[in-house]
Parts: sequence; C-alpha cells; structure tokens
Amino acid sequence: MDLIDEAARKIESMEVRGAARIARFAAETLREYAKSVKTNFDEEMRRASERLMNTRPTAVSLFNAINYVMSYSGENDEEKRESLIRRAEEFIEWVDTAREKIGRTGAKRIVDGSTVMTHCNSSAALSVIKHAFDEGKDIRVIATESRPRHQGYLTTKELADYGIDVTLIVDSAVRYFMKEVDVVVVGADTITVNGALINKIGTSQIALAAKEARVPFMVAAETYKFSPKTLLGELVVIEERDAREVIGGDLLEHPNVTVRNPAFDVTPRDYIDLIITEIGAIPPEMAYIVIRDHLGYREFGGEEITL
Ligand code: RUB
Repeated sequence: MDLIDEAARKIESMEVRGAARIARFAAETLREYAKSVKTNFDEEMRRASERLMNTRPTAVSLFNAINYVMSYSGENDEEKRESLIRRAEEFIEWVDTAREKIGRTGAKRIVDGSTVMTHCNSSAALSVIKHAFDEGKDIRVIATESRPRHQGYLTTKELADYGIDVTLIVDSAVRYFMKEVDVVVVGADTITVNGALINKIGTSQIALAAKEARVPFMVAAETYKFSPKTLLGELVVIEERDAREVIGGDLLEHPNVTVRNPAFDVTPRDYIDLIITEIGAIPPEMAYIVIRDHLGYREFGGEEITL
C-alpha cells in the first residue's frame, strides 16, 4: 500500500489538486497499483480505492474516477487486472479529450476584445480561455487571487506564460472590477442533480456580482464532474481545511477566536448561464440527463442502479 499511501498524501496535501487532475491521478495510481498486486486482487483494490476516496470529500470527479476504474470484470485475477488497467486508461483518455473539446466549444462564447474573469485554477476553464486566444481573439483575463491557497497565482502564471494579458486581483475586488468583465468562466468540483455548482470558495460571490451586472456566468465542467450521489439524495460535503492555511500566530491561539476555512461553496443554478461540457453547452437544468445518460446512473424504486 506504499504507493497508495503516497498518492493519498499528495492529494491531501494538495500537491495534486484540481478536480480533473485528482481524478486522473487516482485512475493512474489504481492502474499502477493493480500491476503490483500479487494475491487477493479484489480485496487489495478495494482497500486501495477506499484510501484514495477518503482524501478529499468535495470533488465528485474522484468518486467517478474510482467508480469507473473499479467497475472491472473478469473470471480470475489476471483478467481482472487487465480489465482494470483498460478501464483506467479509458478514464485517462476521457479526461484528456474532454478538456480539449470543452476548450473548443467554450471558446465560441468568448468574443474578440473580451475581458474574461476566472477564479481559482481550473484546467477546464483555462482550456476555454486558451482556445479563444489560439483562435486569434484579443482577450484579457482578470484572475482572482483565490485565498487562502492562492491558486490564482498558478492561473496568472499559466496564462501570462501563454502570452495572455492577465490582471491579478484580490478576491474582495471582484465586484469592483465586474463592470469591466464581459464573461466569467470558472471550473467545477461538482455539479449536482439540480444544476448547482460546487467550486472554489468565493465562486458564488462572483456569480452574484455577475448576475447583478448582467455578465454571463459560464462553467467549464467535464461530465465526470456531475454527481450521481446527488441523484440519490446525498448532499455534497464541503471540505473544511486547517485554519493554519488562513492565519498563523497569536490570533489562532486566542481563546475567543475561531477561524473557519471552507474550501468550496455552492452556486445555485439560477446564477449559471451555461455549463460547457464535452457533450455540448448545456443549461444547468440538464444535469439529470447527464447523470442518467452519460454516467449511467438512475434511481429505480429507491435503489441505485448502474446502467
Ligand atoms: C480547485 C477548484 C477548481 C476545480 C476545477 O480546488 O476549485 O476550480 O477543481 O478544476 P482545489 P479543473 O485547488 O482546492 O483542488 O477544471 O482543473 O478540474
């Protein structure tokens, strides 16, 4: 289990982060682990997948990745191993091709001369922005800092290195700058069955400011970010991280001070104009169809069935 413990540690410490990267990494890790398992294949793989599943609770991409890879079949351990490896590779291919398709589709919604606001560091959202730039559109990006982990610095560097003009702002300056923005593009950790978006903390405030200013709010999300668990009535768990990510020193020790650090928030579907997926640009109301037809889940007499 060393390989699995090491991978779990990388996800927990956010060395590997972002919903798509976490999912891809989990599929790769299970594939590599499967190659090394000598006996009790089912039991070993079950323990490994449970360990990975318990690393970060919010992004459903991790659940969908593990579920996809672990739906292997076979008569004996060798057949099961081959099946699992094949499924892991299919999932990795899904991640890579979906990001590309989302980029192409989403770029059509960004017109020449636009200012685009983005939050955190989403590979899917950045794919949209980069595609628009590659098409020769003159665009400028406003990137939020995304406290406390500052993923906005990653976004700023990635886009600036790509040749795009980026303005970095603190999270609390979102409403101040909204009047300059033509479109907001963010990523997703989870899309629920009722079309709500769970993404980096602060996303819902941006959506609120965008709605007030009548600025379109787009989400770039692969279909594996849609949550079958919410179809079965489960609520999305919002990860709350260590207070020391927010502040250090005396305040943290003060008996009358509590520091809260939720990593994600919920944006209701009414604030979302469009979700750009690899199967097209869809309204949030279509989330159920995606879960049913593309993730193969349906509720049947209160029982979960995988199609
Ligand atoms: C990352 C985050 C990203 C989504 C989408 O949070 O909220 O917006 O995961 O990213 P964290 P992607 O840094 O806490 O993991 O489009 O790359 O999947």
